[in-house]
Amino acid sequence: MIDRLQLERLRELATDIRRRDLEMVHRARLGHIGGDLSATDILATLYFAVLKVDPEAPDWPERDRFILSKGHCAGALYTTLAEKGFIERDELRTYMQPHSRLGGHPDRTKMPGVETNTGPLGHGLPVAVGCALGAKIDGAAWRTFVLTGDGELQEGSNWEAALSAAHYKLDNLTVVVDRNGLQQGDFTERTMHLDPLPDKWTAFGWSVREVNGHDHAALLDVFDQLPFQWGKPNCIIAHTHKGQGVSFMRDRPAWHHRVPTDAELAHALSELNGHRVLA
Ligand SMILES: Cc1ncc(C[n+]2csc(CCOP(=O)(O)OP(=O)(O)O)c2C)c(N)n1
Ligand SMILES: [Mg+2]
Repeated sequence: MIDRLQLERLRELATDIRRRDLEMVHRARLGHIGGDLSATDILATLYFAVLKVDPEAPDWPERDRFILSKGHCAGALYTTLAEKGFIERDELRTYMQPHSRLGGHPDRTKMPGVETNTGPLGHGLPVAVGCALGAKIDGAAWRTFVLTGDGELQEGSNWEAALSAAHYKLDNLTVVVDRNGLQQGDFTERTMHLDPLPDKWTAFGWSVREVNGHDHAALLDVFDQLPFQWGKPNCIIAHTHKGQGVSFMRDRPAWHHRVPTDAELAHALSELNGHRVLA
């Protein structure tokens, strides 16, 4: 049964993450806010209800591994990791500054909690397959999760990795596809057809579920069902909206990497949260 208090907490966390991310991107004058906002509810649910990770011991060997394959959305990951306690919230102010640990893409050599460097699309899933296979060989209980973009699936490396995950029966591996229907400059279906996307993953030997990627209860429920089928890797197609939470950013291609003006930031923050002051 889903706990109402947990759901309320997730909603508050996701709102806080969105607000801090918007402020961070506005301050730096750089970032990918549209894709950050589509991934926020997935990240909040993973980090606060699913992943076994310990901010006090980021290298704990038994931790679950999470890889943000859509590395351009580092802003959403940094704000989530800060909320979780991997870094001080104040450090978010250094995003994109010279010598900051918080660069445009996640760097595992700098940032605690980052498992692998990403940014060039199409590499997170291949690395995740290696992690999951390693855990199987070791007989370890930890799981591997990877979040990909949908436009990112145009990279052929994903499909090679998908083949091998099924071949090695990696039921300890879960890919979440952030299915927001948009890529850098246009809609995915106008650029390169992905649909029927669930059928493609199924044909590659994966067990597939679809979910509303902004519904925390639905996300909790689907993560709770893992593994979906013994001996098969798991694919969750999360239907999302780029720019979710801010009306004038939602589903608009321009907000892939536009930066809000002062007035737009104020508007966005007021929309996101009338009821709560950040700590
Ligand atoms: C190999 C590679 N090609 C191009 C880019 C530039 N790029 C950054 S984000 C992006 C679009 C990604 O779209 P999608 O995967 O759907 O991400 P989201 O919509 O979640 O932002 C592109 C083409 C890149 N980072 N890597
Ligand atoms: Mg997309």
